[in-house]
Amino acid sequence: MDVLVIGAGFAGLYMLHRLRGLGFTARVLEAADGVGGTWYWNRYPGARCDSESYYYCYSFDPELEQEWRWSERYPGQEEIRGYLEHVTDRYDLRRDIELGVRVASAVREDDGWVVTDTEGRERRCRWLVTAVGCLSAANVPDLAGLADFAGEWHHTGRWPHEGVDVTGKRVGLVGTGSTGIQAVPVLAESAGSLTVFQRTANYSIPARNAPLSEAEMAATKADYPEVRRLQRASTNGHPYLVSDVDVLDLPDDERRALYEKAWDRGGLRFRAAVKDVLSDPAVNASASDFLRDKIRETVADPETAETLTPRDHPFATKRPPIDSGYFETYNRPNVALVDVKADPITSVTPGGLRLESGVEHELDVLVFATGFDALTGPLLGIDIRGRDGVALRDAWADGPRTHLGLGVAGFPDLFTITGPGSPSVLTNMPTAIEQHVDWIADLLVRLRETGEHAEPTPEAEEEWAARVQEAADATLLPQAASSWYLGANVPGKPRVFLPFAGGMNHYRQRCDDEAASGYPGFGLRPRGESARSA
Ligand code: N01
Repeated sequence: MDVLVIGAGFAGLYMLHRLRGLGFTARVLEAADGVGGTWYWNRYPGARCDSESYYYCYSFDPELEQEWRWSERYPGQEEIRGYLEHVTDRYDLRRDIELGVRVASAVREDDGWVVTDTEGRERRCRWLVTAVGCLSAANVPDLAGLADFAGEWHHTGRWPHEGVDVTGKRVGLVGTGSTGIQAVPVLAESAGSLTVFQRTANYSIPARNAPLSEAEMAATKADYPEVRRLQRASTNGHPYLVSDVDVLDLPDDERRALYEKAWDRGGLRFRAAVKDVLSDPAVNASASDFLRDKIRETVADPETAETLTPRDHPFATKRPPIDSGYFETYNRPNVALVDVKADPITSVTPGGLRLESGVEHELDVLVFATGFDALTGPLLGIDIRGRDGVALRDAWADGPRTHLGLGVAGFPDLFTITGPGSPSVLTNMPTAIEQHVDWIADLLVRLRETGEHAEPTPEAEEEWAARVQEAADATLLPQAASSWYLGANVPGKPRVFLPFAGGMNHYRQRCDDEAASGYPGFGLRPRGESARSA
């Protein structure tokens, strides 16, 4: 094989398609029994995308854009999985995808990579591309007694395909990030009781999901060139630009009206209505207060409303969820909220969850909406060994180091789609993925022509790490101490700001410059020559 690609989600599928078109021999190895990546695994109740359907999709083929029909403003998990199945068949990708193959290790040998799966089967390739996703390594809290829980427990990112019948049952859900906030209203409808265990209160904005009419779809399809232009011009890959209105200059009533309008429109676009919301503390405080007011207006019980009100981080410094009736759900008689910051969970008992105070909550079903070991987890889950046998786990012991999130010093001819240090999770993912895949494809064409190796230089990595930190420091993002952007949700994980916060548009330019100037940060050198002698 010229290229092995690990993962068959949005990234792996498009990488395979591009490689095929360029005449490379390539195969995709996928641990799951189906394609879809994140959308294969995350089947929890309420799973739905937070980006709008018309742009949470590929842009590489105008025919695909025109023929696919999205049914709702925000696509549900099953619809996105169906879309990716369609793409797989439409471009005849299936014959080069091996399903049910979990990669255990990838070792640099001679001029290529030896990739070994968990069954011990080896495959060899010249170039290795990881398309393992940013949020695919489930983070299940290490709680004493979990193995002895008498009921059933599930992590949302590993939800059983046959579903979980919670009808009439006592359900406990841990975690109030984007996932928990999507799942709570749906679980509450059929559970006998639902107890939500909240560690950090979260802001959330109504999604305002709705079916898409034929007319809306037709208008979008007619406008796709402009949609794509806007996506490329924006900082986060969404097809809208940030407002140029200084909200603090507005009289109170006009500012309130601006927030109300953005609230009524709903979705992640709320952020774009508030210029400098992520860089100006006063602007952010004003928007955060508006969102706190909304919680008080929605939740009937003042004590529950206060517990649900975020006070320890500015709005959007943690990835903001969007919801369909989340805060309203706490007005149901079968739903209760428990503050586990005030009274932490200490263990799982056979009958439920025990808190530090000694209080025990009796449960039949326990749901962990506790997120992921983000960005580095999926890569470090594979034993990747570069030149001289150096393990990626050791190279990243103090946090990940990459050049542009695309490659790692000491690991020649390895390319990481949406790796740490790239904008990835701060953007609309398909936009970031397509940019990475296209960029990697161009570089591979060059490497095939010249016979060179590509391996980031330590200097380039150092410079990029400084840029990533500087970009984060120019925002309020590092102020959220418990953010998974910083690795704070996983005990023992180094606290390093993981994605590049300097904007997708600027990042794209930086990558284009790197290519146009001959890939100086990738230390291109003739085949067979080691990096140290280069
Ligand atoms: O995970 P999270 P997620 N005891 O890490 C809590 C994307 N996404 O799966 O904040 C008690 O955000 C944790 O508390 P804290 C999106 O990018 C996209 O919800 O660490 N609680 C937090 O409340 C999103 O940001 C979509 O203090 C514990 C929650 O669990 C990312 O995935 C939908 C705990 C985890 O929140 C991750 O979201 C869903 C413990 N031991 C997700 N450990 C769409 O676009 C963790 N928590 C569709």
